Amino acid sequence: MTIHGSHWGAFRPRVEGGRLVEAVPFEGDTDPSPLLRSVPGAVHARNRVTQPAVRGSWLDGTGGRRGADPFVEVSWETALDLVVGELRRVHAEHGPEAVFGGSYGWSSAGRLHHAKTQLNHFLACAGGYSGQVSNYSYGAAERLLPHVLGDTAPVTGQVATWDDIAAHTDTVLMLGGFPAKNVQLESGGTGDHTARLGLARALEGGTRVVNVNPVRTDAPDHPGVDWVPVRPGSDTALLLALMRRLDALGAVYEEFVARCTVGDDRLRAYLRGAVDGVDKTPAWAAALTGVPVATIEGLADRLRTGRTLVTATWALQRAEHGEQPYWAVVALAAYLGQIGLPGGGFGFGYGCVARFGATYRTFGTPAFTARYNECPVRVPVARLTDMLLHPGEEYAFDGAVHRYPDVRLVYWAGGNPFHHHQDLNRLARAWQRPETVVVHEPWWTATARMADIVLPATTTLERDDIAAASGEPWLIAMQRSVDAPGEARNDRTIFAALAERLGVADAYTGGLDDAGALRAMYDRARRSAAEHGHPIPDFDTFWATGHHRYDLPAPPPPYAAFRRSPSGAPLATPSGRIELFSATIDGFGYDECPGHPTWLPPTEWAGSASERFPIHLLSPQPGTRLHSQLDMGPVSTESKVAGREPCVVNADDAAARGIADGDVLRLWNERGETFVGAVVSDDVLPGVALLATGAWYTPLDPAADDSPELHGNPNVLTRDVPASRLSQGTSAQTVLVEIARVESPAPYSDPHSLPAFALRGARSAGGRAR
Ligand SMILES: Nc1nc2c(c(=O)[nH]1)N[C@H]1C(S)=C(S)[C@@H](COP(=O)(O)OP(=O)(O)OC[C@H]3O[C@@H](n4cnc5c(=O)[nH]c(N)nc54)[C@H](O)[C@@H]3O)O[C@H]1N2
Ligand SMILES: Nc1nc2c(c(=O)[nH]1)N[C@H]1C(S)=C(S)[C@@H](COP(=O)(O)OP(=O)(O)OC[C@H]3O[C@@H](n4cnc5c(=O)[nH]c(N)nc54)[C@H](O)[C@@H]3O)O[C@H]1N2
Ligand SMILES: [Mo]
Repeated sequence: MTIHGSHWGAFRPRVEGGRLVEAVPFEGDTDPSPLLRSVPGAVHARNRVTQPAVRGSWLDGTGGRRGADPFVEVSWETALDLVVGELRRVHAEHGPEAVFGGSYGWSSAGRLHHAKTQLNHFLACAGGYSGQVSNYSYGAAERLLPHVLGDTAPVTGQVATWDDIAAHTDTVLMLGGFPAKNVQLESGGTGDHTARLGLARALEGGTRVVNVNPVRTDAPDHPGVDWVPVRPGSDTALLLALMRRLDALGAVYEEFVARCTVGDDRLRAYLRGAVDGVDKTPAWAAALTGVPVATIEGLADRLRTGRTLVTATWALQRAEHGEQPYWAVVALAAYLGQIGLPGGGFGFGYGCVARFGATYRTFGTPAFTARYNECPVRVPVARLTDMLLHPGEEYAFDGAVHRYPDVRLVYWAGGNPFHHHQDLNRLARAWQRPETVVVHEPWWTATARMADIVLPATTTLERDDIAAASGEPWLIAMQRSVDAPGEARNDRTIFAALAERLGVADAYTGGLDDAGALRAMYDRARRSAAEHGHPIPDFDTFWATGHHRYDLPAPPPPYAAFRRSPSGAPLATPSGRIELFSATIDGFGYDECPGHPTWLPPTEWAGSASERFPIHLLSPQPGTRLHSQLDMGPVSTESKVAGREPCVVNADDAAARGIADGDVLRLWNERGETFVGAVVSDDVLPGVALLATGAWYTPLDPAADDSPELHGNPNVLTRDVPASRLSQGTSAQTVLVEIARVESPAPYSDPHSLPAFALRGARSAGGRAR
């Protein structure tokens, strides 16, 4: 019986007549994801890319406009020659920096055919490229935490386990709650979804949860869960007031603070108002957060009683000044003094992806490693548009100054910037600047439509691979189950053909075909596993069984050794301790990220809401798909309202605007506008609306700048400014909009259609004058 893995879990492919008809949940999964129902429809979607295609006016050299011109289908020979010609030309005329191959994106769960990694490997073999650093998920935390704690472990999964929480924790203060929709997903997949049930077990055992969230429903529906509605972007004020309250009560665990942290004198002076004349009392925070004084005081009492874990979802730091709530969480946990105790302290990422709260390992994950990129340029992912608009200009990043490269050729495989980036109207303009854009895609996504050369890639069901998330206990074989449609090829096959033409075939393939490379990748993981005393079967046995689960010991509580002996097991910070004040960060002189946790009002939030733009728009992760992936599957399409992405609007806000369930709404601000379907609800705070990410960017007029978007993509509204210069992280959650009902018929266009073609099915195209 064949088996397959995916970001949304393991399954048994049921194939009839050469078609995948069902993705049957893997029998080892105790809580399989409903998203599996969308897999057959995606694999056999009518918008698969089936033949190489080139934008007509790029091919004939007349210019035209990306996203607006018809495509010409060409043969593989022609397409590969065109890509090689452009790579050679740009390298020769402008050097490796001019080739942008960052290619951020989740790609597939398969660790060998991971498109982004294979592209990075190919471009490194072919002479280098401008790459990317950091991520959209927890970019602010990734830069902040090493200064405060010495590394990123608490945001990458080395957090208290559900078992320890169930056994020890009285209260989990969850900033951002626990959205069960999110833990369906894991980058690299899983064999068993344990997070939702892990929290459910803790609740049954008496652990209590406080869901601090603008949204009620992103936490289990259980009597042990209290909802504390909070204005988006205001958590730092709440956390500072909780610390100030502990301070006023004499309830700060001073022994831990003195022994394990540095800089509290600076923080304490700020809390007490000695720095800015503002005492950070509960009354001060109540005015900012909307949380009543009595609730804040009650919370402080609750947190200091019994064992407390403070958590925050990644969404909180995907915001302007997103570093601050995370730093404040660490500081609050230090004041409570339970860092290093089982089920106490803090942890980030619960309710974000599947693996957090499970046991973890730091070895033995099959993964393909790209060759080192000799070109030193690495641009923070969220600065994509700035890079395209400002070649050669300087920008600050984590204490250093860098320069944007002058990009002439953009190469993307395994990511969807017209899904993931902020202020898409701005990106769409910047995207016209490079000379050439090459994209590999299985589907005609918004990004594929915005390319010059589109190469058809297989989906995972059409090739052999292995799914494995770093740290997570499962390895799952991904066994080829159906034929590729049309002329689609594996990304690795495409790059091998390009490498051959460029004379770097051996460097790229290592002399291995796909089957050999898969075996080599597995064998490396097997050696690592054996070295760590966790032997895994040989490749053939693994492939025949189809899965392997590491039997992992329970990890010690995070920071346990450090707590016992801060000098014996110091952190990798300059002081070796938790830095409540960081002289390093302070020394960077960024006013938007000072030396200790600080309340800094965001540019767009409830506190700056105007009559023009009164609603704070959050764009959470979609429960019905993974980002833009699976949007054409039934789970997502059945969730659409009036054919568009549903937007949750508070009942009072809806009443004030005459909005009813099922209405078509227009959402807009000075950056863009989009059309959505209304869902009226009491489960979100007044003044807040929710529009999940991932609806396919569908401009009404692709030939025009700032065209209205028809399918409900929130990124035409989001701001493309960094969280701070420290992290250069995205600030996608810091957005104000206005909402209105639209009289029908509202404009509509199918987001999952094929692009316009000037020529289909051609085996070769004519000459190219350019
Ligand atoms: N407003 C707003 N924006 C956000 C966020 C938010 O919260 N709010 N979240 C951000 C976050 S955290 C993230 S991680 C990003 C996610 O952004 P992305 O990771 O870019 O989103 P995906 O839709 O997963 O894009 C993956 C693409 O890879 C393609 N693909 C899959 N398998 C293969 C393959 O084998 N070969 C090739 N060539 N292609 C393949 C898919 O078809 C898809 O187009 O979005 C970010 N954007
Ligand atoms: N089904 C599904 N799951 C996914 C993904 C997907 O596309 N689909 N994407 C995956 C990826 S790439 C990532 S990075 C993770 C992201 O995980 P997150 O970024 O944590 O996910 P979100 O759903 O954006 O938000 C989590 C919660 O934070 C709350 N929140 C937002 N802003 C604030 C705030 O200012 N204050 C407070 N207190 N709460 C706030 C939201 O209401 C929500 O309940 O999700 C992963 N899981
Ligand atoms: Mo993410």
